[in-house]
Amino acid sequence: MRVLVLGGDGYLGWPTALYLSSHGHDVGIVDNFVRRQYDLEMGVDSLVPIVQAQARVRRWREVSGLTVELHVGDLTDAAFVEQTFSAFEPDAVVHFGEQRSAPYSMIDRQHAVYTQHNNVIGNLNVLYTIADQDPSIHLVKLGSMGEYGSPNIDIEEGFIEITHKGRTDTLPYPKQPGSFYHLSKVHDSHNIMFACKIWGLRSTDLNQGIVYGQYTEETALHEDLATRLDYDAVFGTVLNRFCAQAVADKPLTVYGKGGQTRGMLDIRDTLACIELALTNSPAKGEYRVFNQFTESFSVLELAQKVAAIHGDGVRVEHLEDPRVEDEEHYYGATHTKLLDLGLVPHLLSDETIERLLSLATRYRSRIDEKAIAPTVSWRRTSSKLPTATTSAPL
Ligand code: NAD
Ligand code: USQ
Repeated sequence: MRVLVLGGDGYLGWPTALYLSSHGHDVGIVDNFVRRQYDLEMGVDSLVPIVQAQARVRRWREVSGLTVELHVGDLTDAAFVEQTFSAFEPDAVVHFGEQRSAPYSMIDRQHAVYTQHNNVIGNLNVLYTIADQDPSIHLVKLGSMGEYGSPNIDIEEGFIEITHKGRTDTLPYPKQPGSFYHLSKVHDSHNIMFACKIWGLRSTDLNQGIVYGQYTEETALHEDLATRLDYDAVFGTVLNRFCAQAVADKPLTVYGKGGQTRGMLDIRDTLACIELALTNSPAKGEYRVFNQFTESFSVLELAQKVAAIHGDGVRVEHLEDPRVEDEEHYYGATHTKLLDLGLVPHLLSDETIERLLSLATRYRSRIDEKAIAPTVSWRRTSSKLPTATTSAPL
């Protein structure tokens, strides 16, 4: 298959590109490196050093003998998207190329506008280009479990059958996202569903949970192939952060009560899920949704696991929650479709946490303790957090 990986320089896009390349697909990467620019803007850096995209691609060719094409440009630039698609002629597109941090989207108006513009317009350009050039291209789009929020009933995979006043229909599952970033994913989902309906496109919307880990078979082949790992309060996700905090001898930053429960998955399962979605294509006009996670944990459970495994007197600290979210809630989310296609999950094990802890230990000197405490509040007033002084790359 010819697969174009949008956002192929990112945490998940890069290892996915290598995985698909090593599994016999012809892979192209698209990225404008804006993720590296956010680091400069926020004054933070990946815990694991990463080399430039061109050097990564060269190293992959040396190590594997395989070529990954690099296309540098911005998905919000429609002409660039059209030219890239017509040059590469993909059978499928895996779309990771969005601003993906909830806190970043909540810094201020400018960052909210930037996030929604970048994500929604980029995705619309992709939809139009597919419709105009080749509607048979399968769009595999990364969405988020956070699109659903935390309702007090079970979450289904995209759709729910509802009986109302004696009539029954299957309708999109209600969305209650918790940030302007998560809202951008909801807008994308609606746009994709509509495009499938009116233009006969085929798409898989992967409502992915929080990814942890950094090790994949391909990225481990050479240190120049490593993918990034974020531990800072804006881009770091919860388990990756807790491991870095434990190694830095800092208390683990549980926001509020810590009963926030989320679907999670190992980075290796992201790769496997993408390939399963690609090789089991939807029908023409079909918009399908897979809930892409393997287990769920509360934030407090994750902190307790990391503290128990790391030992050395690591403390769990309950900070006032900088987000507006349910700190205790019911969480029951269905996730059978990828299992039915053959996913064999890497469940969260002590070894996985130990591997993350030893990675953080190896790069301990790169941990900037000032990057750990949360700086972005969801509230417009009465925030005691420092005001952000950065500006989004509009
Ligand atoms: P990332 O920020 O590391 O990677 C995204 C990549 O897209 C970056 O390299 C960035 O430069 C690129 N990009 C962004 N906007 C672009 C544009 N306009 N044009 C071209 N390139 C652009 O993020 P990630 O963690 O790899 O996440 C990838 C996708 O998966 C995102 O859509 C995210 O919402 C989704 N996701 C991630 C997680 C997670 O835990 N990391 C969980 C669920 C869903
Ligand atoms: N949290 C803490 N302490 C921390 C960091 C986070 O308690 O130090 C809590 C947050 O308040 C939240 C939960 O942990 O309740 C998850 O936060 P997170 O930053 O790990 O993840 P989130 O903001 O939800 O976003 C991440 C990715 C995003 C993806 C999403 C999947 O950045 O791209 O869409 O996970 S999901 O959570 O299913 O929406």
